Parts: sequence; structure tokens; C-alpha cells
Amino acid sequence: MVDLKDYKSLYENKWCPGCGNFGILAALKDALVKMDIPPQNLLVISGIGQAGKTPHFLNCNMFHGLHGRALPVATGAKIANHGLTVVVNSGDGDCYGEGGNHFLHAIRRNVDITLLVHDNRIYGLTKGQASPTSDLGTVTKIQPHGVISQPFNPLAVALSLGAGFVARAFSGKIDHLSQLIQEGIKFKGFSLIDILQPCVSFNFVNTHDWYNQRVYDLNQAGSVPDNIDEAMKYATQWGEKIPIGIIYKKEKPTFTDRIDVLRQGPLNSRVYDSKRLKTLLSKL
Ligand SMILES: Cc1ncc(C[n+]2csc(CCOP(=O)(O)OP(=O)(O)O)c2C)c(N)n1
Ligand code: SF4
Ligand SMILES: [Mg+2]
Repeated sequence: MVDLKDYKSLYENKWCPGCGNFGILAALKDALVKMDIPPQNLLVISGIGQAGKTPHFLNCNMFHGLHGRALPVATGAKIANHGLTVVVNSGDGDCYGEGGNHFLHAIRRNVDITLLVHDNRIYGLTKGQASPTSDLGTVTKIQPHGVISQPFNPLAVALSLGAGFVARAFSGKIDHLSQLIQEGIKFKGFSLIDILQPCVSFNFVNTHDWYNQRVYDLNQAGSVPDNIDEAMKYATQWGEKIPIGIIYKKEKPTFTDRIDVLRQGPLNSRVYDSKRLKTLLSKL
């Protein structure tokens, strides 16, 4: 049986006291233990940012890559070794800004990976510039007159691209988030969990209290929408009431299901045949 101790990292954590990232890390560990996933079967991949440091605080296979480039690495790893549980930790700037293009195409490919976006609606690591999810009018040191670009809605974009598992969570509700992560990992295909995460140092609007007063569990009645129109209503609801939970869930063929050679098994289990390779090269 996997134990919380198995995931204990050797690295010191320098996130600010009170940061929502702690709740996300706790929920992720809880989900891994409850699913009995041993560290050697897990690969956690990240890009750059405070969110990107998450794999450092887990004892498992990890890859901390370039800004915005976690998803291509995760795609390659999952294709090479289907046996791995692949989880990506990314920030709102990393995933929806710098890596926005990869976000779009990872959804289209439907590779079986789980994407956790630590959405604090700010660039935390670089000390508080606006991110793609910052509200219109948000004032920062480099946006002194307020943000003038329309905020990016990751859930609506994911739904419009045909994502099969789209969810929103709040880092302050650790048990609920753990449950969603377990559902996301079990889901066969690309799963997105956008996690509302207070940044206590640079986002003074979307605080723990602000979210606690607004979030409600949309799956409370036990239902999970598999209807795009209904899902879009939840994806675009924001303000006095903010839904958290699974916004849409429907399985469809994954990237691996659609490619003959991958359907036969992961690339790392294939026998290297030098004669076949020579024949192939001689035809080029
Ligand atoms: C190619 C590149 N561009 C810009 C940066 C500077 N940079 C580092 S982290 C970051 C923003 C991170 O924001 P987010 O993804 O929201 O993560 P957070 O720190 O808020 O968790 C930026 C712009 C970089 N490291 N590399
Ligand atoms: S700057 Fe914000 S996101 Fe970064 S560790 Fe501090 S509270 Fe967390
Ligand atoms: Mg951020």
C-alpha cells in the first residue's frame, strides 16, 4: 500500500505561507495515496512559475521543463510509456499564456494525461504582473491603468475544442480537489482541472475569503453534465456564485486509440529491429 511518506520530497518549500499551492499539493498527494499509485509509476511534469515548482515537492519521476512547454513533454512521455500516470502542473500564465498554443492542441489530440492548472489569476513568480485570466481593469505595477484585454476562459475554450473532462476546483477545498484529481486520473483521455488558487502576495481580490463566499459544488445532486450547452453555462458562470466540480465528462477515442502502432502497446515495449531500420533507411 502506498503511503503519504512515499511521496515525501527532500527539497525545502519556499512558497509564501498561506499560498493556495499548498492545498493543491496536499490534494494531489492525497489523491495519489488513495489511488495507490506508487511513485515509480507516476510522472509529474511542469513548466515555469510557482506552480511549476510542484514536482520538486514530490518524490517521484519528474520533469521541470521550459516555460509553457509542459504539455508537449507530457504527450511524448505518455506515448512512449502508456503505463505511467502522467500529471502536469502548470500556472495560468504558463499554460494559458506562454503555452496557450500547446494547451489548444493537447486538447485536440486527447492524450491520456491530467492537467492541473494553478490559476491564481496573476504571474506569481515574477512578482505580480497580469496573467491571461486576470480580470479586466486589474491594476498591477506594470498595468497601472488596469488590464485592457478580455480574460481567457479556459473552461469554455476547452469545451469548444471537444475536451472530454473539464473541471474547476478551489485549492481551499482539499477533499473535493483530491476527489476531482482522482476522477481526472481515472478518466481515459485528456482531463483539465482549472484550480482557483489564492496568491496571498500579489492577488488581493481573489482571496481565500472571496472564494469561500462564492464557490458551490455543482455536482452536489450527483449529476455530471454531459451536455455541452449546460456545461457552457457553468463554464461562464462567474461573480456572486462560482461553480466548482466536473463541468463536463464524456469519453471519446484517445490519441493512442487512433494510431495503429500505439494501440499495439507503448513505444518503450517494442523490440528494436536493426534490420528493419536499415531497410527503411535504405528506401529514403
Ligand atoms: C520564455 C520565458 N518567458 C518569460 C519568463 C519569465 N517568467 C517566469 S514565470 C512567469 C510567469 C508565471 O506565471 P504563472 O504561470 O501564472 O505561474 P505562477 O508563478 O503564478 O504560479 C514568467 C513570465 C521565462 N522564465 N521564460
Ligand atoms: S507569490 Fe503567490 S503564488 Fe507565489 S508562492 Fe507566494 S502566494 Fe504563492
Ligand atoms: Mg499564476
